[in-house]
Amino acid sequence: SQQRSMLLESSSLFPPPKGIKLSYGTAGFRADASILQSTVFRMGILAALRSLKTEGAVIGLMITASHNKVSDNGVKVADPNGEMLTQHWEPFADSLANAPDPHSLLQLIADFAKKEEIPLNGSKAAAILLGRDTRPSGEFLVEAAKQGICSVIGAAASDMGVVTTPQLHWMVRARNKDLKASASELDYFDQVSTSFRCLIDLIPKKSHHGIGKLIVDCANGVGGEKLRILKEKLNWLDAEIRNSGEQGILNEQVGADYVQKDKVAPQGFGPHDVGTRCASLDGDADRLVYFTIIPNGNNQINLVDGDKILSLFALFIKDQLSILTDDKNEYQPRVGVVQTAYANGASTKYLNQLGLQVIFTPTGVKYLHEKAQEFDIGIYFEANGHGTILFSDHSLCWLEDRKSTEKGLEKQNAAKRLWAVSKLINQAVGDALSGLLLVEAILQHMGWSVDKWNDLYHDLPSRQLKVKVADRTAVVTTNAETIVEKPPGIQEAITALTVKYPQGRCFVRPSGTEDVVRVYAEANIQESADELATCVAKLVD
Ligand code: NG1
Ligand code: ZN
Repeated sequence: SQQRSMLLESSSLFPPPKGIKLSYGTAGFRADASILQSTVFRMGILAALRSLKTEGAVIGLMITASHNKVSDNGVKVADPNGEMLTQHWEPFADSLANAPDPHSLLQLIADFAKKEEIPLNGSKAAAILLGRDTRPSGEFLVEAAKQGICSVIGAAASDMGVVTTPQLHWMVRARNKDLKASASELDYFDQVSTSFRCLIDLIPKKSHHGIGKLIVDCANGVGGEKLRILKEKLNWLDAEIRNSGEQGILNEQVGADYVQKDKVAPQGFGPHDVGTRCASLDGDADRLVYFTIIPNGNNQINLVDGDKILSLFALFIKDQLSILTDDKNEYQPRVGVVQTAYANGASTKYLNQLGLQVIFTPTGVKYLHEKAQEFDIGIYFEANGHGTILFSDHSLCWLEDRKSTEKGLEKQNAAKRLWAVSKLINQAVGDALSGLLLVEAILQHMGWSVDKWNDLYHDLPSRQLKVKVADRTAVVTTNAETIVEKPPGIQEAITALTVKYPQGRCFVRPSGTEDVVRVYAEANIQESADELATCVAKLVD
């Protein structure tokens, strides 16, 4: 058939790299950009099939390697609601990427299309939105994706150019869920800036005093140029943009991953910034952390991580809800908080004290996102700064109703604030830019300095190590990765070491993105956390 010959012909132009096994992993495919052309081409095909399978819904294809080095790249797929590709298709993504030749590729596609009942006769249309970060390799990889998409009859690609990962997910969601067929980056900027201004306008007069300027490290990535656009739309935002990529190298000693893992100030920051509120985005602007520089501290910082952003959001939402629902007989939205084992123990304790339900999932946003969807308002964050707030359709209807019918001004404003939060925060995926604006709005609302925020609770000292092992899959965990099941004996040894330290907690897990086993330990003092991590690292080595 025509479809067959098109696929055979185009895939012969994109031979896969020899001797390399690729895996979809926690965040799509990632590798050195030079070997990714065939993978991206094939993910173009997969995205087209996914659109056909979902009745022609718009599917996203993002080309990025996030916080990894500039010579790497990667590709991931966004489903109709803007969230990560359904896990149920990941094995197909793996086999597509690893098919050795055009004929086996074609066979895989034919078998899968049959099993999933995907019409491959050109009778249906498919639509894919493409985006890429600022990596130079993104240009030729986008071309490969287009060729993949175009080799499926009926499929069409729209190239959104250089965008942040969350912007692409947002546009996909807006086009499908909000039925804005032409949703673009401009709509994103409009919605985000309008809802931010709404939150600022709703600040009670008495707490209206300045909280000083913010400096943002943009990881030399795409976030810089986008934040500049937002800043122009928001004359209220007193932000200085640094590391926006004109000079430095993407993610090199800059960005949220570097700042959070190494707990040091990024390049371009120094003693002159002591006393100023600072934030860091990662290379594709889906992670956000804050920090301040310690005086005479050799570039050391006070880190305000994802757990603390989560705590600030949870506190604000809880406050607004308690204004709105003082009558206990009324409907009360169920609020839930989702963390991973990497969340600092002090944050979990704080959230519990707020009376919130805290749930743990394995590492990887797809797991947290899925869990958060079970609540009326679900808030999730990884310690590294990736997270968001999800509002159920039901809670949105309720808010919409309350903000227009509520008689009391206080309650009406609380409903309006929560409504604005739902519009500002990216419902598809963690978003550093919209997250940053929400943090800024809340700090302003509370009249809080970054230090006041950081004092919500004090992090327990912790240490993260990675151990290179021959086979990381030998380590099998359970219970949201907190318990080792295999190899036998390891968990008993970890427990025996951990109980020696006051407030000790420790776990190991195989990384989903690197060929290592990660060790995490925390305790009441830094020396103990370090010692515990080191001892446990020896156990898995
Ligand atoms: P792995 O390599 O599986 O630990 C890392 C991060 C995750 C997540 C993914 C995807 C840590 C400890 N792990 O996963 O939280 O962000 O990358 O980028 O930060
Ligand atoms: Zn990222």
